[in-house]
Amino acid sequence: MTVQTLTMDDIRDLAQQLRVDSIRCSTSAGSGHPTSSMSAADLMAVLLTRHFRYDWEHPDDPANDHLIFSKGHASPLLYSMFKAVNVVTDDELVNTYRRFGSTLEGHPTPALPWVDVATGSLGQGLPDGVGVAMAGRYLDDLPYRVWVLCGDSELAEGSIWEAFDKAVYYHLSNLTVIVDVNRLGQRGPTELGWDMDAYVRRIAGFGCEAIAIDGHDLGQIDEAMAKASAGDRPTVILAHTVKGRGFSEVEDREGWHGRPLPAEMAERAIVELGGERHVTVAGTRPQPGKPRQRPDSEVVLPRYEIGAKVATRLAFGQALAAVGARSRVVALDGEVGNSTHFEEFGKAHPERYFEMFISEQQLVAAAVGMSVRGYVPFAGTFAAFFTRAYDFIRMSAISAANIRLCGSHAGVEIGADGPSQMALEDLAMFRAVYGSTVLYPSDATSTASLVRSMADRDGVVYMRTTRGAYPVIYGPAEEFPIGGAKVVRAGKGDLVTLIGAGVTLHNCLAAADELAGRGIPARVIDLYSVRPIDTETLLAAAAATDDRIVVVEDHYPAGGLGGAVLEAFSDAGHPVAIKHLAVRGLPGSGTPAELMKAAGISVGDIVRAASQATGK
Ligand SMILES: Cc1ncc(C[n+]2csc(CCOP(=O)(O)OP(=O)(O)O)c2C)c(N)n1
Repeated sequence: MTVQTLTMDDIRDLAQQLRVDSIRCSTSAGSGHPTSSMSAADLMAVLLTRHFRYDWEHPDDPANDHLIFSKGHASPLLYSMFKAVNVVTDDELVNTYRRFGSTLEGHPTPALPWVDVATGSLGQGLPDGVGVAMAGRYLDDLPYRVWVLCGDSELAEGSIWEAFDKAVYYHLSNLTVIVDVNRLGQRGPTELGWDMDAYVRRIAGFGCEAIAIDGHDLGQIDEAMAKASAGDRPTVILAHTVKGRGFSEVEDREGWHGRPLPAEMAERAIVELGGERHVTVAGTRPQPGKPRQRPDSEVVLPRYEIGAKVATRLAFGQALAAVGARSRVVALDGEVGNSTHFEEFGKAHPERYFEMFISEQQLVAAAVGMSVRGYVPFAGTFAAFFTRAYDFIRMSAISAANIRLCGSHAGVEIGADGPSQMALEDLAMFRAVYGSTVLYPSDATSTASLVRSMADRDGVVYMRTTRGAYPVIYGPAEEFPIGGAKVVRAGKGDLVTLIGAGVTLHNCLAAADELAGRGIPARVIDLYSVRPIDTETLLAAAAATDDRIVVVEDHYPAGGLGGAVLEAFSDAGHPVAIKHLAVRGLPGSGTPAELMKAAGISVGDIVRAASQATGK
């Protein structure tokens, strides 16, 4: 049956169906979160039938609203909604939920066309939704709404408050957050329980419209959602609910989080809920609309004179501004745009430049949200501070988001600011992300070229830039394919290979000069593409220099350039024992030269290691 004109009784019936189906699929799977689904069923039934504007046949319609389950563990409820709008069959729901190979995974991912972002790591769906809402308001210029369902225990995540804050700063009246205040988290009661006044005070304090309602009163839900749609601020509907609502044996009981009902209990629950139903609803279509189109112009990259001293962070900013000629490129700054040089983009394209202030989780999440809408986001902060958003970066890979991140101030090279500002783990962190690309250019020309390539690269794409200014090595015609490496110096009689990237490439070049003077010719490789890595060039160098290889990096030893090189050799079936110069102690303050010397990655250290390797 397709119900077109729905009464409140019809909607109540639908809510019961969502509960029953949440129980059926999780009991059948033997795992899942039925009680977390049941508390929010009335909220979602009203949303689906009366407020959510979506063309279920055309999930790519840019005019569609967006629904994000920030409490992704309530996937039984979400998938039961998909059954109710007839895009998932009852058989799929009940017999494939959480099974191997099914797109109805334990927590939602964009393997399903109606899901924008992967959730399940709490505190991420809302920040992602802020990004989508920013895209709607500032880029697409479309009136779609973003609806986000959060759990109350989830509100303990700091990232949720970063999201409320930025939602208000960016006047996201197109964002509605629905908080399922069911008093319980995973192991027991939440911090605030059902203290609705405390929630209202806190959220209103951030500047959102906070509306407390009975989350099982369909009329109150309907009214609050209508008010949210008409409001001029982000709205947070605080819905007082009961976990497990509808089945008296589990309602408001501890110990039922994340537990499917055993089969005989499920039977009793389904009877209490009025039995199985197979109602389908049409929902509301969006008003037709097209995103705002901006003209593209030709990208003209900056050119640099060989030998001129230019910091790669500056070249990054200048190149990003140039790549901004493509109108879908957007940039987001973590309040360090003058250091990372993201502000170069801001000056050239202020309408596509977003200041996210010092909220690195929201910085990355906003990029993910903009990627949902097909934009080409670049987000930047000091490389060290991306560690703070690592879970967001990890999840963005599961979301199949296309985001470009640039981290400046890599390694001990930054000097006097000391270790709190030094990225010494970032290469390891980004290399470990599923499907990532990791770039680490050494000069301005290669940086500019790679920034252009980043815009066309899918997945999580990371560039590491250096604080200090070093000589330009390459002419403007040189090409830097991702996955390549440059043999910067090579000769027939090379005895040893020196591999560096960023500042250490310059140290390797200086060391090669010194070694040449000592009769030790050295091959030098610029490993600007750390992942994917140019195994062929590495193997050729190993063959030419009899497996004598020195890898030098301004990074801790684990997971950086050395790790990448060793893995490449090992994967190629040619394991090699490298000399690995990396930062092994805890650095302090000093000049870059002092700190590189102390870390054992200076020119002298490379000369010594190469001499030892060659026995000369
Ligand atoms: C970042 C993160 N930490 C911990 C968890 C484990 N976890 C899953 S659900 C949950 C409780 C969530 O409670 P609430 O947000 O109130 O949702 P409810 O199920 O009660 O509706 C926890 C701690 C997680 N998924 N993500």
